[in-house]
Amino acid sequence: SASEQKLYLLDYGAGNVRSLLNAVEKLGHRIEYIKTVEDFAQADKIIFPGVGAFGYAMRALKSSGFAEPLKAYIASGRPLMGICVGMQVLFEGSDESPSEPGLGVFEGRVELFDKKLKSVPHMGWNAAQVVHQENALTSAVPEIGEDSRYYFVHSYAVPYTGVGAQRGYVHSATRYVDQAVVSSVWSRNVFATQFHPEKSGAAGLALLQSFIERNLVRPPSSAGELRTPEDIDSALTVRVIACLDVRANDQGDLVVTKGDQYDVRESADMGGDVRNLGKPVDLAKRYYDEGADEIAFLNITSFRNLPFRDTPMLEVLRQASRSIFVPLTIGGGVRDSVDPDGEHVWPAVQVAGEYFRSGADKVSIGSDAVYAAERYWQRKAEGQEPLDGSTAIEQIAERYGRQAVVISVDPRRVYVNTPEDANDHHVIRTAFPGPNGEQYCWYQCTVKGGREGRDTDVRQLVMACEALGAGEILLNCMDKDGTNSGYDIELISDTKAAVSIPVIASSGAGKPEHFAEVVEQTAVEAVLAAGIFHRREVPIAAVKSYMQEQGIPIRSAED
Ligand code: 1PR
Repeated sequence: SASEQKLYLLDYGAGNVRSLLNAVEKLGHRIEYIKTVEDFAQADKIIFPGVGAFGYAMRALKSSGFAEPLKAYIASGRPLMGICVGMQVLFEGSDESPSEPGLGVFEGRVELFDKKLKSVPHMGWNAAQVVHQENALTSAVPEIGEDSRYYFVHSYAVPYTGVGAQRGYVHSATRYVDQAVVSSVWSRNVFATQFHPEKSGAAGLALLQSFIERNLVRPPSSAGELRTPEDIDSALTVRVIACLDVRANDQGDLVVTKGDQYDVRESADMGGDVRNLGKPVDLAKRYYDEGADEIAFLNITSFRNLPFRDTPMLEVLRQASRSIFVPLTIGGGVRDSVDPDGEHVWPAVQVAGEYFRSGADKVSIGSDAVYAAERYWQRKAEGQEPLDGSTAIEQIAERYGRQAVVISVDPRRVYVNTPEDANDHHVIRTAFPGPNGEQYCWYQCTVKGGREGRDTDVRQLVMACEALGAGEILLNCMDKDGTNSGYDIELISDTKAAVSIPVIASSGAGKPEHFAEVVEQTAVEAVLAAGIFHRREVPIAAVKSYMQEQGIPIRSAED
């Protein structure tokens, strides 16, 4: 039975395996690491997660002497489950690393997504449609549900052609805008998914559970019609993200707080302490259970008097990732840091690495991104190469993938009477005139949590950060923050037009209509809110069902 079997994890040292370990533990099972070639002989089942580049994975497998034993294990007929790059390396090769052949278990190559009609990576929740008609009718095992949505984050994929050889191994396919790709393979003892089951909520946990507890060996049936690529429908959903601003209150306890235009303190007659809306891990768990598609923690006070290793946010992530199986983002203080002893230096890429090892999937960078953007335009103006690998954005994107780097923007409106008064900044004509009737405004970037304005506008920031390798923009707005008056649609649509990476709308949501409105008017990939969830004014499920009624594709909360 599942309890006697020896379940192993094949980790080649680049993956964020903590979330997979947490998922297996949540399911009540134990899993060992493959450490030596002999362990392959002991293993009854192996899970093989892959993160990062195809070439890195193949080289790591070979340098650890695991490539041949893995192929022998597969040939022995014992069950293997591959995840993401762990599925891709089973193919013949990948555009990502042309000189590095794959294991060649399946025919076909991994290709870069075409970027003409869509942003890359494919990042978010999408359907996986079982391609064998007869499997779609029976209770297809492994249970990939028609209504379920799974979390994808990848720039390369195996095209789904729906013919010939694919009949013997393709299990499900997924459409990302104009391309249908293989989302899972299942052939005899090998089951592998392009998406991340350990980050796909209850639906993903169910797949892991059926691999661990059932015998998923698929009979080599090649019968039944295959769905054509045209039959594969696009189902990428708009992500609804809950954001938790976290800081220490005056007693030193870590609390979830919420600013009103970035001011997080209660009024003087209420004691003037930091607003306390709950405990970070408890609140995050509640939002996961309520159907949040992602959780973002923003650490709004960097703990200067602590060595980085003792930063409370690391422990928050370790605890949260034990019971939350959707992507986690951590922001605040992601920059080159020095411990209080003045000796121990933490380069930003190491700060990020600690957060990833503690369970984060993405880091968000605020102030440091503004400085990086200013340096970018400065070097361009001087005719120097602006991409010299010296910024945190470049280094984290290089090592962990651009999907792991979010830029958090803290802009505020600066009203001007005429565009000329904005000294060359990007100006918009606003429908909401300023206090003295000004018809124009530009959006000024700030650093240090809104406390310092910079001579940089939002477009300069986001275009530089995209060029530096950022994967996503978290677009806050100081004027709207905490007002419940709705998102700053003008800011968001103007910014969306300047980049081709996903944008998250943030700041000001006060009712379900606000979420639908910003998606309809700006085509953002995700919507984020904080206060209305913390103050229990509107549950996440109510936001999702309203958006669904408006025809916006949403991952259903019960998934
Ligand atoms: O500069 O890299 O150390 O990052 C600091 C991070 O902390 C940034 O992401 C910055 O936005 C955030 N931050 C700093 N100070 C504050 C503050 O409030 N005093 N939070 C702060 C800003 C933005 C979102 C908020 C949305 C939605 N808050 O966290 O949740 O605006 O709010 P709403 O739905 O309640 O309207 P670094």
